[in-house]
Amino acid sequence: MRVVVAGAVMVDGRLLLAQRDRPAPVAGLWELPGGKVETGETPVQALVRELREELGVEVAPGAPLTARVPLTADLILVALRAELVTGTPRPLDHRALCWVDGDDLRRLADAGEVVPADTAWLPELCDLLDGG
Ligand code: 9L3
Ligand code: MG
Repeated sequence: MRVVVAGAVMVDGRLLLAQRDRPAPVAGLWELPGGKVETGETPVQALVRELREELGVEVAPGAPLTARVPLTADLILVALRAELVTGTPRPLDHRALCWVDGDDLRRLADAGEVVPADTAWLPELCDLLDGG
């Protein structure tokens, strides 16, 4: 079983979303940035590497989100909260970045603009953004 790890970066009550550039079925949709855990890496190490590669920032991973999402028979998607330590996120591997509050996130999801797998985290992300 391989793991994909994504990061929930929140600053001042807003969550960072990244707009995928590929593959075609999800290009243009918004996700929590991240990627596959490589052999010999922990999910925490992988998230630090992925957000460095994708956003040009250093993060400190924290608590996991509750939902774990099966992507395929041998791939599972998890998310960790991540504190921004240094740098300003830039879309080095995505089309664009945006910062959303709970209402923005619900609107994007209702419009079908969130990567389907990531919608599993909507309830807990909206709780956190709404002040939970
Ligand atoms: N994926 C889904 N939601 C996410 C992330 C970071 C990744 N928030 C899926 C898309 C790909 C796989 O996981 O099928 C690997 O991700 P990437 O390396 O293409 O970012
Ligand atoms: Mg990625």
